Amino acid sequence: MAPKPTPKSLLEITESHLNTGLRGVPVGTCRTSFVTPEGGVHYVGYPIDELAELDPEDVVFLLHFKHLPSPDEAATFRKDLVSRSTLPDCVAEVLQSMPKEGHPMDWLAVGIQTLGAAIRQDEWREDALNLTACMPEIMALIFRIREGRYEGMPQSRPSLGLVANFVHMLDLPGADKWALTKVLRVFLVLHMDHGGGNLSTFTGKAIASSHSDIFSSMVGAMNALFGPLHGRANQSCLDFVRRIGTDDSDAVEKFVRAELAAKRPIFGFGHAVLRTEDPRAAIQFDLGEEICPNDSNFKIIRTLREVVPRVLGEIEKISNPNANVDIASGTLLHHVGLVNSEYYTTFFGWARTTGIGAQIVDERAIMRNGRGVPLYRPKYIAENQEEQHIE
Ligand code: NMX
Ligand code: MLT
Repeated sequence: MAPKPTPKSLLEITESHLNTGLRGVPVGTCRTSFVTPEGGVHYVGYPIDELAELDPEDVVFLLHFKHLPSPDEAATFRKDLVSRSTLPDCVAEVLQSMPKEGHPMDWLAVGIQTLGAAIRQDEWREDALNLTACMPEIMALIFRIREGRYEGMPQSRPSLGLVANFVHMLDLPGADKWALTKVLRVFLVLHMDHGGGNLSTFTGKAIASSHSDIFSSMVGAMNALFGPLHGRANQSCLDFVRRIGTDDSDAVEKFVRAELAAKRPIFGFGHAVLRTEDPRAAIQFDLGEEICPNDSNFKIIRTLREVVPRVLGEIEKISNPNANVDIASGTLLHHVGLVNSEYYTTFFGWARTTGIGAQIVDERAIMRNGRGVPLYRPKYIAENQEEQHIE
């Protein structure tokens, strides 16, 4: 028998890797996307800026089936999503009993868990696609019930497409539906996936490794996304922009330095992997220049984009002083009528349900010749624990 080839060494693990949040430690492979420090995220090899204007449905297809759909595949896939989009009544009933003081991300987690309780098939791909198809209505319900506008919510029309159906059910008073749809379509595509190791995706895959199910795993993932260092940075960033209140460079710089002195993060800047400005930030800045160049929040983030990298660049420990995906998304959502920043992370969550869902399907049903990645169980080393016994 030929000797087994020696596996390629990827990283020498030293004590310096402990308690670093697994930063840079290779733990697996990812079939949906990868992130390079200089080039940002690529979905199945395509740089994100080439995908930003595509229909979200086609990008969902790409992440699941690993190629862009032909026109026939695209049409069949849209029909398939429509056939999966009937939301059981219990989701609206449970959401109606939720405390309104709770954060919309609490509601998103409960909505997804309730959907799972009602329709879970324990078939990874089926459950993932059913969740994707039901997300627009869950999102619309969260808004309308919390805002006291549940009565009169228009009937779901899934044939409109994921985003247009949400905009139709939301029926936001006074909103420019064309602009709202445009911003949300780009938002959704940009936020669908970001490699295998981002916290929410990793959390979802870890839960799924116990042979839990898509819905329960996704709820864990959404709760990971809820933190302000991860998905909730988009809410915190717009709140921060409103506190700044001026686009004057000197005043902005003073504000940023005061935040740093108070040991508060500068939201919308920095990243665990990226080492240049996030291409998703650049895409959203370009969109802002097109649709809202004179918006007061947009003028502030334009100034932040100039000032902050210089200020953070003075701090040696910061690996990346540049803008990340969360710098501009809140400003754009606000401009198109979604003025309550508390909801912004639910859009991040909506988008990520696709990437996380596709990655879970890959890990559970495709990898290791379909046997799936084993139960997650990394090693921790004892700290301050001499063996002892009860006298
Ligand atoms: N503002 C203030 N301090 C920062 C920032 C920032 N934007 N970025 C990094 N640091 C600090 C960080 O807290 C750490 O401090 P300490 O050693 O005292 O713990 C130090 O600089 C080194 O951190 P890095 O190695 O540069 O970054 P890390 O990988 O640990 O963290 C983030 C990445 C994204 C958590 C961090 O850059 C951050 O807190 N940014 C602001 C929050 C934000 O915008 N998050 C969104 C990220 C994208 N997403 O959507 O998930
Ligand atoms: C992102 O979209 O930037 C993330 O989910 C954070 C990460 O990749 O660590």
